[in-house]
This record gives sequence, C-alpha cells and structure tokens, in this order.
Amino acid sequence: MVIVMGKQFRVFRVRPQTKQLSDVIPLPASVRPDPAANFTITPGTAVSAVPEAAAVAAFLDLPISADGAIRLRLDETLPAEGYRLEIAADSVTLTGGTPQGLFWGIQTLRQLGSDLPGGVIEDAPRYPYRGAMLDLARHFFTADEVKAHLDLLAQFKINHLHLHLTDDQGWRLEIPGWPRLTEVSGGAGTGVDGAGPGFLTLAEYASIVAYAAERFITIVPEIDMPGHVNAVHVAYPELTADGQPVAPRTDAEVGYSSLVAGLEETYAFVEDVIKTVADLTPGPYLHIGGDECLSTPPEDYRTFLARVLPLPGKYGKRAIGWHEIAATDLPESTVVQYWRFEGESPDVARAAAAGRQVIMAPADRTYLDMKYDADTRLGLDWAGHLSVERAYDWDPADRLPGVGEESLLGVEAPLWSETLRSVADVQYLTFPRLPAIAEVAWSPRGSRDWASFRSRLAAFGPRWDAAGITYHRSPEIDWL
Ligand code: TNX
Repeated sequence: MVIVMGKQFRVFRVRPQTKQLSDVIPLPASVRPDPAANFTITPGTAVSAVPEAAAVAAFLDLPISADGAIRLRLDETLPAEGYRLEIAADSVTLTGGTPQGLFWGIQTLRQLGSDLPGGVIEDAPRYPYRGAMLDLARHFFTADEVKAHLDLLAQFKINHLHLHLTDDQGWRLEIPGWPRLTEVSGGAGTGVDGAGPGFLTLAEYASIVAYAAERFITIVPEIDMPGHVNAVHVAYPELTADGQPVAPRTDAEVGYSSLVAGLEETYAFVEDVIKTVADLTPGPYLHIGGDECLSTPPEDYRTFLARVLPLPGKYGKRAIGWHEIAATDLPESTVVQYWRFEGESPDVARAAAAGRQVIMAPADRTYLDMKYDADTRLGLDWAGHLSVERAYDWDPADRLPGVGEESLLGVEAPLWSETLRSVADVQYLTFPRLPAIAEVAWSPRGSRDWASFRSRLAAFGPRWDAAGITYHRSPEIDWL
C-alpha cells in the first residue's frame, strides 16, 4: 500500500507471487512444469559433478559432494550451448551439451532461486553470437570494472564482449612496438572531456580474457580504422598525411580522422597492431572497425580495406567490421556488423547473398547509449529513444531486406561511452535493456511476448537493489 498526498491507493499485483519454472530471462526454449515436484535448496544441499563439470560447479556456491542432490552431468548429444534442467522432489539434474551449456544452465538455476519449481527445462540458444560492446576509448573502464561487468552479462547468457579499444579520443591497449599509443593517448586528459584516461596493460588485457573465458565469454577486441584514429596521429605524427603534429581531441565529433591509404608506413603499423592483438586474443574474432570514414576518399577506403581485411586471417582470426565495409570486396570469412537505424542496406544484402555472416546491432533497437526517453540524463538520441519495449519487440531476421535468419551470426548491444563517467552510468543504460536484447538473441523465434517479459523482468528489481546494481526503473515495468 502506498500513500500519496493523504489518499490511499492499494497497489494490486497481477503477477502471481510464487515463482514459475518459466520465470527466467532469456526465456528458455522449452519449459514443462510439474507442480508436484518442487525442490528446496538449503545451506546443506550439495552438488555432485562429473570431473569435466567441477570448475563450473563452483558457480553454484554450494558444497561439493559425491552424493549431492544437485547433479551436474554432460551429454554430448545435446547442443553445445544447450542444457536440460530436471527439477524433481528429491533431486535436481542439470545436463549440459558441454561445460558451456552447463554454465548457462547454472545461470537459469540461479535465477530460479532456492525454492525451485518442479519440472523440466530444455534449452539452447537461437544464435551463436550474443554480444555486448563496451567503448573503453571515449571513457576508460579498468580491468576490474570490465570483469564485474562480465559477471552481469553472463547472467543473461551473453557469450561475447566486444571491447572498442581505440578511437579519436584515446588508445586503451598497450602495444609493445608502439609505446606512445598508450603513454600519450592513454594518459591524463584523454577521453571525452578529458575525463576518461587509462589503458589496459598486456597483463590486464590477458586477465580480462581469462576471466571472460571462465564464464564462457569470448572477448572481441576492436581496433577502429581507417577512421577514428586521431589518438594514433597524436602519438605518431609520422603516420599523418603531412607528418605534422596533431592536437588531442576530447570532443565527441566523428568522421574527421583517417589513416593514410597511400602511405606504406600505415600498413607496417596496422599489421604490427593486428598481429599483437591477434596473439593476445584466443577468441576467433578481431574487429577492425571501418565505420564513419567520412574523411577517407572512397577509393582510399577500398585500397585500405583490400590490404587490411586479410590481415586478421593471416594471424588466425576472422575479421569483423562495421557494415560500411560491405561496400568493398570482403574475404570469405569476414563478418559484417550492421548498425544503422533506418532504411535498407543493399551492400549488406549483397554481402549476405555472397555468404557473409552478419551481426545485427541496429542503433534504434540495440544501442544502449540511446536515451530511454527525453528525461534520461545520460546517453544520446541520434537514433531516437530506446525504451525497454523497443529493445525487446523486434526480430533480427526481419530487420534488413535480403538478410534473413540463415545469414545471421547473432545480435549485439553496443554501449558507447561519450556520456558515461562511472560504472553506475554503464549499469544504468545496460539494465534493463540488455536482458531484453539477450532474450532477442537467445529465445526461439516467435516465442517472445512483451507481457510475459515485463512480468519476468519485474522480479529483477529487488535483486538488483540487493546487489547494489544501478538500473533504470522504467515506468514500462511494474517493478516488484
Ligand atoms: C556512432 S555506430 C558511432 C560511434 C559513436 C556512436 C554514438 C558506429 C559504428 N559509430 O563512433 O560512439 O555513434 O552513439
């Protein structure tokens, strides 16, 4: 009951108070409740795990014992990222296709809490690439901050974190052959408003990669080129067209800087950076940017990409680029990341028809840096406002003519950091829209339902409050 200006209003909750087996985000592929078979986890409940599952079992925070009532198993006939969760009156059996599938099953189990509703969940993702992106260039976040963010992403079965490591305002990854990149362009006064200095050492980057891998998340490093490179030119003026010193930039403009396609030194630099980043990164992808090259003549853009797009492959990686790269000839394994917010894209459709895979990140549905509404203190609005419902209520396979389900590698939710100054700011824009996009990327096509989602989402409010996580208490949700 709440009291407003002397009047009494009773707050009715349409939502049942007892937890249902389907109260999980993202919604599982199949849920068969058995109301007769609830299981309660007590402090004495133990976990038994086959040896290959011992490491993931630790994520349940329960004692391990050979005869534990919660059993972790593997069954390689299940999909690799899939799992089956069977909750009976006297036992819980979680079977994964791989340890990764088990890990996602553990996230489901944790969301269900300690009073587990009985029944069977059988689950597997729609897309193999379910991504989030964090921009460390416009505002730097430390290795510990990135790790804490990874923990939150894993709860929603996100399996890729794309790190935007370089841009006009800063360079955030140590490259041993080019020390001024981080000494100068990672130092004091870098970032938007000069408020986001810092960089990852090689050891810190490796520690993020390892921490992510323990959570079955792949780090996707991005070195943005040939545009978005003012920080490179500040550090190494010899890479500019005229060799003259360049002033650092702390504003949020885009499209004014470019590597020089006709300069041989450009390619020595680029190859050295790509080799270094590839060597540091066990995951299969290396993102080379390619967006918003408004000051690169189209012919130069083609020349540059023709030489650079094969380089990740040379060092064992698959190149990803923002969708502008689809205007050029793409090596076979190249992945195109679509980010525009309106209209068609004949280039991306042509790339898809030629067999290239696409990651969907349309700005009007997935950009976490768009404001929720006109009152949102943080974020931008060039792609409009992004409510929780808009982030939820779209389908990646219906988005672009000529780019259907068979062309999609997955979905990503990018968070650009021009307006961000703290982890609380990151969380505020991430929650609760990231869970909405995670469901778009995981749950079966056609299974999504806004009324169901908003009801399931409401239960996360108290959990986020208890965990000290900042989130937007969107008026679209009847928060518990
Ligand atoms: C566009 S989307 C950009 C970024 C900005 C972002 C802000 C894309 C590939 N590039 O440089 O940070 O808008 O929303």
